[in-house]
Amino acid sequence: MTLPTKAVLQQLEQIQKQASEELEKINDPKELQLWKVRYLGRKSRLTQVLRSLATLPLEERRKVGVRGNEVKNILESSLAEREKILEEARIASSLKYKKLDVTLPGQPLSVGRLHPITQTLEEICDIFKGMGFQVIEGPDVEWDYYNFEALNIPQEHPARDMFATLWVDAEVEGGKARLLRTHTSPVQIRLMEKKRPPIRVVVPGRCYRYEATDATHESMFYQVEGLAIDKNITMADLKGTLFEFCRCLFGEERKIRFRCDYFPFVEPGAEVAIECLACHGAGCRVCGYTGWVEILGAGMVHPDVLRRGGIDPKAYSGFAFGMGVERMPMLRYGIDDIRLFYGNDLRFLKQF
Ligand code: 2U9
Repeated sequence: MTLPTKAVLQQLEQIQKQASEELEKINDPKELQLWKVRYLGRKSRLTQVLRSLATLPLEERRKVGVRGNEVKNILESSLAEREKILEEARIASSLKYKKLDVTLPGQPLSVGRLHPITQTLEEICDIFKGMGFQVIEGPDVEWDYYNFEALNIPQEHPARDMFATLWVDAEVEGGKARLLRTHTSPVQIRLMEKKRPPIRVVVPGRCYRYEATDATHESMFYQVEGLAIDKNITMADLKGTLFEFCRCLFGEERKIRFRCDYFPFVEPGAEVAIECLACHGAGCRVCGYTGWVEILGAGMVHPDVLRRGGIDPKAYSGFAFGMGVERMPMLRYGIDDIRLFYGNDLRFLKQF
């Protein structure tokens, strides 16, 4: 072995020893990085030795090459080991400061809930289901015929003023214009066309009116309407059904008032009011100082409406009713602005 080769091998031994000793003492990842540059980097002594192999005779080149690569492998695996030790130490010390208490309660999960109007719709429908009614639904966009004409409200009838309408089509003759339904009644007309009595249905759904919004009006709101048609249905059935409904929703003790009213699609028509929930009948701002709040309209289905639905008014009679849904939670919980339901403010919605 020539002298220079011996010297190079000695140099490799020295590099390995020195690098290993230094590595043992390193406890900081930045220092570790510097060590890597120093002993394994492009300008390190080891890299220079390996590059200079070409100048040695073949036999010696092999010896130095084998040893040089051995040293390189040893340094690389020592580095990986040291990196692992430092990482484990880092995790251990972070746990030491943030001691993990496995007995602590977990982060609360925020659970979704049904919208207060959906809850009210379900509650109202459940009460009627308990009395043998079926729940049905229909389209929001309707023909003039189903929304008005079939319900005794022909064009130019003054009752159309009661239903400020959002039209989909510009004026079209003969009940052919489309509109956003102003009540859910068209669904019952469609049902009468298809199904023979006995009929007992409730119809929940969105309705639309062309109105300026304020604390008690929205251009979109929900209604639940009902219809019962059979042989010998009387006003007593209507009154009994609606009184039972009011007792279920507002309590057994709540006083209920039943008075005459007018709607083109029923004859006779009636209006149901309950004793004011805010003042218990004494009179306050909520009830306009009358002690009563109106919650329902109703009546016996007009014979012309039955006939248009394909049902013989001589053989059958029926009652119908309708209510605005938002009004129910407003009265119950003392909510004074209908717009709160559709403002999507979670501070409001989370209360229900
Ligand atoms: C058919 C026949 C009759 C449904 C009825 C009312 C009375 C009524 C209003 C209450 C408050 C609507 O939301 S509101 O403005 N409704 O007073 N609705 S009788 O009568 C019908 C429906 C369908 C075939």
